Amino acid sequence: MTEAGLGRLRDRAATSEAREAVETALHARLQPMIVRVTGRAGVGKSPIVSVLDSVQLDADGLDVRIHEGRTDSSVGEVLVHVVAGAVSPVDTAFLSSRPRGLLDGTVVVLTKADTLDDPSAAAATASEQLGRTVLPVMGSTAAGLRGVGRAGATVDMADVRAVAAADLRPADMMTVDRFRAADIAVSPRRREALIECVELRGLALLVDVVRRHTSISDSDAMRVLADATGVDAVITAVATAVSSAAATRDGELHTALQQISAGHRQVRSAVESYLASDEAVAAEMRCAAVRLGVSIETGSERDVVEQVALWQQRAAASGSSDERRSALALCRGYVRILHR
Ligand SMILES: Nc1nc2c(ncn2[C@@H]2O[C@H](COP(=O)(O)OP(=O)(O)OP(=O)(O)O)[C@@H](O)[C@H]2O)c(=O)[nH]1
Ligand SMILES: [Mg+2]
Repeated sequence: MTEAGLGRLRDRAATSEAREAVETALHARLQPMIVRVTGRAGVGKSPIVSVLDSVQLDADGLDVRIHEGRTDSSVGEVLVHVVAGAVSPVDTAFLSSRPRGLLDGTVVVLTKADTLDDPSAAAATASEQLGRTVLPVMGSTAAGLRGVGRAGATVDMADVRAVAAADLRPADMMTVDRFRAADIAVSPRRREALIECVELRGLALLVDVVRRHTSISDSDAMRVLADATGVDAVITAVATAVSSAAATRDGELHTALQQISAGHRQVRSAVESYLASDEAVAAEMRCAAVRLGVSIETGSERDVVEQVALWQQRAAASGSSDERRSALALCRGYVRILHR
């Protein structure tokens, strides 16, 4: 983590004329990372917010906060844009102002997948229309399974098993009204609670799972449904966006520090010793990996040696100075790993 080294730098700059400039640069690096969940009214943002709030997103020690917005502003380091059903011109216009690329800090999800016949096909159509990957997700079901949905509690598996044991006709699970009217020994209130928690489709999936695998545990059955919601891919995509945004902040901090150091002799050695530290070299490496869209290889010593050679070659062969700088940062990072 970067904080120890940054704290030392802050202390050393405290008595210099560069104090304010250093504070400003550090503030930008350390302030909480806001993940904004956007989308039109009623599209289903709230369960997505709850799900993201319930996971620990790693932002290199930064505090990550999930905020719900609408479609008023598309600025921000990490944006999770939510659509449901068809993509609207509002969505297209909103997303057109966001950068595009492998690690562009934008995740697009197609929620309410439980209401669609073929969520993957719908997501593929939306992806085509927006020119971005769109991840299908059963938002409210995923939130319900985690106990952070409208119901405020996770699904009651004893009731699910009672529904599964009942003599239901296939049509009884087709609409909420039919399920309410079905002749089964589960009270209306408990039926409502099940639907409120995982939606009718989620319940139907759970019932199917426990019927087909009679000895499956509650947690395994819930895991099967959780997998079907598609929520893991969304969480992974958001986590990646958050950590690359954190890496981008590191890059900006280092650029700012270099400028401060060029203008203020007094802090030059403090900045230089920070930039030479393991943590700053590692941060530069993460930032370069984000810029080049590659992942950092960790493996045997031989793998690391290979990476050093690879990035040395890439730096030498590179036509642009930005690419060369990133390749050299990766090379330095791998060398540092070897010497640790
Ligand atoms: N079937 C289904 N319904 C959902 C899902 N997510 C949300 N809903 C329903 O859609 C309606 C709107 O959901 P919200 O989550 O409040 O939507 P929102 O985008 O947060 O709305 P605002 O905050 O008012 O802009 C509610 O009736 C939800 O129960 C979902 O994944 N599946
Ligand atoms: Mg909402």
